[in-house]
Amino acid sequence: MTKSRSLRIALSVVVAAALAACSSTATTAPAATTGAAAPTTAAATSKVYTYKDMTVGFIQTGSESGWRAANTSSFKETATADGITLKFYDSQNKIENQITAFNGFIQDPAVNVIVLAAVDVTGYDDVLKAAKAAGKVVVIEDRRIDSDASLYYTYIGSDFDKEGNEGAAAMCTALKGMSGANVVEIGGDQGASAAIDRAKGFREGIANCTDESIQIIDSQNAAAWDPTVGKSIMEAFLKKDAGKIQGVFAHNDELGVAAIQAIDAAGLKAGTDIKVIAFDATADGFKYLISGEMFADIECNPLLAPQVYKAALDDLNGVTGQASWTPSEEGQFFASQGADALKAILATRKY
Ligand code: GYE
Repeated sequence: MTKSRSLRIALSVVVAAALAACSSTATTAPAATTGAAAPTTAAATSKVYTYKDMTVGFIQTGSESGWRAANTSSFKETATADGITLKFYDSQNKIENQITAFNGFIQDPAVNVIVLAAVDVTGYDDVLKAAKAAGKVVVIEDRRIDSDASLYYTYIGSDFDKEGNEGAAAMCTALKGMSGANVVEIGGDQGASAAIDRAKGFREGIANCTDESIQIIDSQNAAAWDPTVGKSIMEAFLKKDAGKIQGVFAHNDELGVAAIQAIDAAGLKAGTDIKVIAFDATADGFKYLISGEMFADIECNPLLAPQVYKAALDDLNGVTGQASWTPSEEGQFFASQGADALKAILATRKY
């Protein structure tokens, strides 16, 4: 920890206490009352931080999917390449573990940046306030949270509502011309904004199908995105809604593949009898696009570390005006592109 950084933190604690005493709505720090105002930003201290000055406490959700593995690799590999000290914490998909890790990193004097991949959309206000009072840089990656944007520097992650819209457009195409088509939904963890927003966007989108009328006749969330649970959910749907299902809306590739396995086990043909739409576009998803068993896979970019680390460095260097959210760039892939074309694309991808 550099001396000027410790000074910034010490001063921010004093300022935070002063703000708490003045008013919860105070928007500017009170003028320093003793001696010359101490510098409170890197610019004022004339120190320019580099990646080698960064010790990042990274609170990851867990290891629940191929997407998650690629996201973790992005942060570990980029930290090594940039000379960043990374302290990695696997939350095992439990928010209580994330709160514990957050408090640990707040109290760790070596950590100057905290990055959160949130298990849930709510529950972080208190630790974010404590991190701010302790002068830690905080960047949210992957999933949005409901905390006020003033409590962190920025959020870098996908527009899951848009992804849901794209999944619905793909389902409209998959069920072309059908009226009264039935879709079942296998959702991700119900507390995760990725699941909440994909569900919202998909419902908005199927309402806008031009030639089809599609309804969701059954929906269930797989806790912690567990594909074993996802397969049981699909097996139950196939029994309960036998012969009535034309489409599956699965919130990620692992749940889409689980649905395909259940469909096949029931003696039906995924891609012919039932059309499956999934999200992430990982190598596993591509495998089922290439076989034709998955109709479409909506990409979700896990390779976010370079953008996140750059944002954190900007905050350390007192850069202001950062957008509160930087949506990821991503595409979509279809079985109809053909096995050869999909294999060629897959060969160029990192995950
Ligand atoms: O779709 C899923 C992972 O937050 C975008 O979380 C991420 C989602 C992703 O468990 O595979």
